[in-house]
Amino acid sequence: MLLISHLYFNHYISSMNIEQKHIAQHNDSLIAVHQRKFARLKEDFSQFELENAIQKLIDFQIAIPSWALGTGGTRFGRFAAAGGEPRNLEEKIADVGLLHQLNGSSGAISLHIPWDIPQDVAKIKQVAAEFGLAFDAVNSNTFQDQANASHSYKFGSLQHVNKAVRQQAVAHNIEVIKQGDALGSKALTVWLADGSCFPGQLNFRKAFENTLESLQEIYGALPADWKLFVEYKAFEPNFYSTTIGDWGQSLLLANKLGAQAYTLVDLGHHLPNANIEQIVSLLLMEGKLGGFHFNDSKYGDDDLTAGSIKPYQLFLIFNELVEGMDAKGMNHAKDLGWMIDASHNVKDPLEDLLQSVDAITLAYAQALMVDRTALKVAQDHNDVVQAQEILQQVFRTDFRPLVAEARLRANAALSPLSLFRSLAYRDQLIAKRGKNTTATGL
Ligand code: LRH
Ligand code: MN
Repeated sequence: MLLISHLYFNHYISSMNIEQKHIAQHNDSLIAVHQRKFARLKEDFSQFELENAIQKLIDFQIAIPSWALGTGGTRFGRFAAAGGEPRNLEEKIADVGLLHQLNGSSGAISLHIPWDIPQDVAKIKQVAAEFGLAFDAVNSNTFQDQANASHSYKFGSLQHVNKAVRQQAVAHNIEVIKQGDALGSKALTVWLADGSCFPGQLNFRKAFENTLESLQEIYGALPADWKLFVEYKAFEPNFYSTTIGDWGQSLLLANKLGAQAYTLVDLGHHLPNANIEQIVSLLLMEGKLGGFHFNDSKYGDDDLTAGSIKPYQLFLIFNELVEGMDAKGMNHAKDLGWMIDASHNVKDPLEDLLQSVDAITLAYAQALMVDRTALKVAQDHNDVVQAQEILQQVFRTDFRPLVAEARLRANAALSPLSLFRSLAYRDQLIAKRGKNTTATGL
């Protein structure tokens, strides 16, 4: 087994990670079972409904974070790397290219600066193009001090009481816009660790005003066709207040900044039991929802695999997304930023990302299959039981064959994770890159 995969791994470390014939062989071995399962859906749903959903699933692309292609850690440490982790940006792009070949839904990479500064922009653009990848939002970083920095962000960055520190952070964000623009990215994500750890430490109003003033300078440097995503977070690394701590504070900033500013929803950035689907519905209503960082969590910002802890919540979020985007006539694939933000402490990073993309596309498929006419009738008649039945009927229906059919038509694998494993891909990466290579990132 190892010998065969080793031979053809080395053979294809060119622009395509996997030769299409190997995906075809994989699909041939699974096609009969797939068609039987897909046929079952045809019994309950019209051709139009299924075809409409399949086309939307094919167009739906999720950006993979460049900082989540290696083994993650916590303040208690980071265990041994998965092995064969990408050693540079080219290899990170190749790994995202592999995910995209396997599932057809990972057609973009989101870079974090300075963790992933493109040394040779032309080369990086060429490698990404070879793998059919776009550059999604670029992320700035004013939550860590850089070795050669004049000022520390210990007490914040854009909020800082010292103008020189704020200016350093503004300059970094403007530099990140330039780097993203050179790559063809169209959005900047700003997440600030800024806040306080103890009562009395911070003047909340001044911190917010400083942050707004700093963001206005960054906003002023945006190319006309760019978006600014303001990512909020309830706590960590500050544990008393966070200056952009919830959707209300982020929306306040986005409204004060202007039409190119939006709110970014990271699923792990809410206080326990927050109703994220309601937040999504209202941000869409305001035309101020910019995009997502998908992951899952049980307690805090756990950055776990999307759909691994609260799959029903993920479905309910997509249910509001489909309803709200259709109400606004938005293009599902293009009008919002679909991105993952996760950290892999115990799983193989690529397997974890395959599972996340699978869970996200399944939640989207389920939301596309909700009978919206019947739901509206139930809501208009306060038929609470029927409304729940309509949603749970869909959630309890196995739409995995629908997502698999979309992958099949996109020339991807019917079962991406099992193909990744049957190729012994991690072993091949270790053979190629070494056992102890560690990727930059979280
Ligand atoms: C903060 C965050 C943010 C990124 C970082 C890697 O918790 O979600 O989006 O900059 O993770
Ligand atoms: Mn995030």
